[in-house]
Amino acid sequence: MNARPTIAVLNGPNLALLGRREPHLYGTATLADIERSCRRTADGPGFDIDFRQTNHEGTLVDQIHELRDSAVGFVINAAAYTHTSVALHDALATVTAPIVEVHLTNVHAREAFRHRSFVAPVAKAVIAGCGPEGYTFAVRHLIALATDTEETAP
Ligand code: CA2
Repeated sequence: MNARPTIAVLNGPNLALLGRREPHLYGTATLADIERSCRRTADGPGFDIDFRQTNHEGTLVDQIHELRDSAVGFVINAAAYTHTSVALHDALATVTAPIVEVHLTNVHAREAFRHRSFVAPVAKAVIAGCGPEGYTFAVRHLIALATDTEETAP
């Protein structure tokens, strides 16, 4: 039996604290809740989710290398590394599958240092400010791109 196509969902530093700290900013859903929603969204259409979180920049780069030839799409919330990491940008630039950058909060309405993204120039789409739903929007979009069943052109 063929393996189901996989969408990688990568999460950067401190996102493991979701739902446990700063709920006024990041809400009450935990990262495990978000993982479950992504799996629920992907399961019906026949996709697998490879869901990961790391606090380490090099590990994030390693995960991209590991998944770049197998994943049919990437959802990435690189958290603070979004705004700082040339290494992350360079790793994502080697990926041919579509990438959707996700942020729980509207980074453009926050501090100026959050307005710059090293991910956005290599992303197909950017979703910010939709909370946890942003992840499921991203998964849905990647499934649409992979199955070509919807009008996905910008
Ligand atoms: O809005 C987002 O999703 C961010 O990627 C979250 C990052 C922040 O650095 C980005 O500018 C925007 C921070 C993630 C930290 O997550 C926490 C969750 C709960 C409590 C404390 C931190």
